[in-house]
Amino acid sequence: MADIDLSAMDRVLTLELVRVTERAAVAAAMMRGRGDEKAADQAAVDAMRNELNRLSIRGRVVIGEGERDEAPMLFIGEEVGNGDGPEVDIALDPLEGTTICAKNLPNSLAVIAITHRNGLLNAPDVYMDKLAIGPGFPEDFIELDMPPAEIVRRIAKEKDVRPHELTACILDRPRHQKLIEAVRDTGVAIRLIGDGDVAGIIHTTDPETTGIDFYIGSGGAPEGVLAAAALRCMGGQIWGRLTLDTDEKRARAERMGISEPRRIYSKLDMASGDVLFAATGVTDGNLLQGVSFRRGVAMTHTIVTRSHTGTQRWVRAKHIVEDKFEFID
Ligand code: VTB
Ligand code: MG
Ligand code: MG
Repeated sequence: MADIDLSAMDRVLTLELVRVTERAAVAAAMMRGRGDEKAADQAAVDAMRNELNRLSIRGRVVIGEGERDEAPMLFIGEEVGNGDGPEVDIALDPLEGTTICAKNLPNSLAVIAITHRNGLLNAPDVYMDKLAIGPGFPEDFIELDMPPAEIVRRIAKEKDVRPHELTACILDRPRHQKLIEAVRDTGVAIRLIGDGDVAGIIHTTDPETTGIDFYIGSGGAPEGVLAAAALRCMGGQIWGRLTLDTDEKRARAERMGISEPRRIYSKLDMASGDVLFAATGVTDGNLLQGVSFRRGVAMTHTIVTRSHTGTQRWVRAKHIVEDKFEFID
């Protein structure tokens, strides 16, 4: 009986999450292309927090906007929800890709993931080496520490394609220079992205649509946990290792409960339990369209999904702006 109640509650919560990312996305989209990352981020944070506090949960932010002293809202450890409902842990990024949004470039998202208490890796805000691929491959057939040429060889073999028919997504950063050269040497095409590796990793779940076969390189660890939560629901594999290259970072990680600094985390290590995940497009993207505004109406495009069933719902919503977004001119 308890089981039935629990799953029913989760199902309702899944759809409730859509409102949370929709609100954040609309708020951020109003600041799209204005060159002001901070204002876009702040608008998304405020909107997400407001909506989150209306959910019937006793939520705790595990992956959030930062430590309490640097992030007054949605800080790590903040309690959210209306205090009436299941105890859940939350990973969120109200605006993943603030620079993308400020420049109005593709693939900025409002994202959230929810699972049971202690179901998320308490990742410090450091870099994480990541390797990710979508569904349909044998478990652990590639490894984080394999040379890129070997990773490519195995993916090409499994897909029965030649390397030049594959595309890797990599963050465009000087720290990736060697990695980029090594991947290019295999013949694989690289899609270099300016920001937004949560989207980059989600894109591996549907290479036919996005053109991305795998993701490799180092990005934010909090984004790694969000991406792992997404792949729990959408299928695929991700491996991540925190970059704890100074005593200060190792001490910080230890305070957050991380005792093995060089551990490679799988997606289950990063996000366990019945994970609920939602993402709304802010700017237009490869899988999700961005918010569009016209004549008092805001259109949003959201994916909401749940690991227990793997159901993906693509929700296109037409918001009658005057009624709901009273802060819009
Ligand atoms: C990535 C990306 C983010 O940070 O995690 C990246 O997903 C890593 O940090 O959108 P650097 O910018 O220092 O490389 C973002 O680009 C910004 O949070
Ligand atoms: Mg953020
Ligand atoms: Mg981010």
